[in-house]
Amino acid sequence: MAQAQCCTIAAVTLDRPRVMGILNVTPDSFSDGGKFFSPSRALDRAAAMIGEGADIIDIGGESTRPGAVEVSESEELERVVPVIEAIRGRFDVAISVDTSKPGVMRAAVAAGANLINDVRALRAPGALQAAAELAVPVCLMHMQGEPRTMQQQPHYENVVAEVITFLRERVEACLQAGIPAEHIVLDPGFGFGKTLEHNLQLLAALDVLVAQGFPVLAGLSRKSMLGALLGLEVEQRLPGSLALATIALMKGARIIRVHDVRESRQVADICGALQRVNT
Ligand code: 8Y7
Repeated sequence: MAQAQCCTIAAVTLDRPRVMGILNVTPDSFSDGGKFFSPSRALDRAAAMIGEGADIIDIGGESTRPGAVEVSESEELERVVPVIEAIRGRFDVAISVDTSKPGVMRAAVAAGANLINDVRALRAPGALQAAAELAVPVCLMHMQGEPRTMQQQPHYENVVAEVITFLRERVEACLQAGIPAEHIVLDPGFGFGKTLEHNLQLLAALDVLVAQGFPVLAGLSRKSMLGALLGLEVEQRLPGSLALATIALMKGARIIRVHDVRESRQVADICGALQRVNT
């Protein structure tokens, strides 16, 4: 696969590690308990994350945690659009919309979103075409199965090879649909239809994904692999999350998707400084 141009998301260049702060606007988000559901509270949370050094704010109105049920398009639109408008009205931070629905992609970009973060990698009907028309960067994530059932029995012969093959196929589909290579970001989808062993294998081989030539995003923050590894509840997973983020960045990831922006910013800046002396 050809080396892609370095992607930029609004004014955010991916020449150094970037921090994507998670803003869930769902009533059931597992690690913030839906605390940020009202647009004004969501705006406060976004402002806090920007103050802590977030480069990108990722806004999601569909819970994709294991076991979550699907939400309707109108519900998702009601959740995310007012929040994107409010943030865009106040800040010039890059905004990412976490959605798989073409209608939500269109409304979100019209409201000011700069990146489509799709855990289904644009597989929903009409999603490829919507993303191509909107002409914003897209993050293609690997997931085995669907959120409701994906953790029941994840199975792979070779998780690293299968994730890379899937992402390469989605890259091809994007290119065919007219999405330029420099608009593509790849993500192995930690925790999405994966056991602890699968997640560890993907993290250990993250450099192989990076070598495909596209910027890589890693979402490891507070995930259940830390619960499985360390036996810790969600509130106790910050040190482990920072360790996983450090490993991902040292293996070449460009964006870390996190709940704890202040602490993750330090990790990103340290890894960025080290990369500068190495190159
Ligand atoms: C990821 C994600 C979630 C991830 C990307 C959680 C929406 C579950 N995880 N998007 N979304 N990558 N690109 O624990 O790993 O935050 S939701």
